[in-house]
Amino acid sequence: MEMTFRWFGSKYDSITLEQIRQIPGVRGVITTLYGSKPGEAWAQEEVNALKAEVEQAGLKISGIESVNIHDDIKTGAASRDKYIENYIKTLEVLGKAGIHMVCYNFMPVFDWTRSNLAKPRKDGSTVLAYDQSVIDQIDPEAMFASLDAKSNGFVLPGWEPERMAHIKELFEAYKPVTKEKLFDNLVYFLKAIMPVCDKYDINMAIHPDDPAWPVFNLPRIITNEEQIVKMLKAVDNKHNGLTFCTGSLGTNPKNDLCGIIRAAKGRIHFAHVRNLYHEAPGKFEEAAHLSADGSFDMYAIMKTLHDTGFDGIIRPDHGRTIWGEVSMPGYGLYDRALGAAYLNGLWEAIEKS
Ligand SMILES: [Mn+2]
Repeated sequence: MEMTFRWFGSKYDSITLEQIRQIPGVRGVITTLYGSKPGEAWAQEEVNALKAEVEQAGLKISGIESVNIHDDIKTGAASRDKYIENYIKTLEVLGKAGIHMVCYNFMPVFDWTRSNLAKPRKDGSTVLAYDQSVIDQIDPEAMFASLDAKSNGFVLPGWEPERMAHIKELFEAYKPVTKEKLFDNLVYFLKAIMPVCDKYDINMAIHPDDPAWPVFNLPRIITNEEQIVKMLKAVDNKHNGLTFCTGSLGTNPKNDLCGIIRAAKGRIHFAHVRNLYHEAPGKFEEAAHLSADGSFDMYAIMKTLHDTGFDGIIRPDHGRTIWGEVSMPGYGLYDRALGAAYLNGLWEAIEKS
């Protein structure tokens, strides 16, 4: 298991590589060319420069989160082959830079969705939270405006203003896309990129949908064990794998997180391990990583990863906002560093017992 920390790049993140270097047990960062737009081919020089910057700080790039997928690939538009071609070029560039893990998602229009970016908790911290009854009252355009206004001035991952400016057109484009078509379009994409993944040994790790059900009537396909197994089997290549994200799959209490780990054994290339607190169906908030603070048994999750032979990349996920920190919501230094230390502690105890 390789403990890592997500970092958005020196232009976009409130956290420095020097700070990350001081978190015990963290030697790798998960990063991206944050300014790039979905559909663009990444330039070798830019990736090499990012790599050099990370390595100068005594760290390494453990993987990319994310190389985003152009909406035309997801909708299956005529122009998708052009964008897949660019995606393949980007993977080639990453492979040549010695980067072997790429996280991505296949969610229509919106990446993750929350109804509140700063919900106060009893301990005085604030967290990201979701309430389906609130989401049901919001029209999708207002959704972006309300999230953007509370982002502390940071661009939120997956909510790039350039894309959100075309939100009406995006919803139109997805109108004929059923759950089945979206799945077929994912398989088409995966089959096209497997040869370059084989050539450079790049593990693709699809991120589950967050939350794990359709939002705003848009289809969602990576939501539970059945769908994940279907996706892994549809393109049965080791390089077609999963980002096992407890915070996304766990939004639905019916998902058996340890069961999903066992079902995806050998194909989990990346793990996002954190805790949620479930208040009621469709209503949850993020919690500290500690089991006692939320609804998940974090020991059981780490133990199942360990016992199924997981040897991939792991990172703490969204943290609470604590100790007066101002950062991108969910991506402060303090609570995620506590999360990394806790996960490392669980892992050491599991290994030694
Ligand atoms: Mn995640």
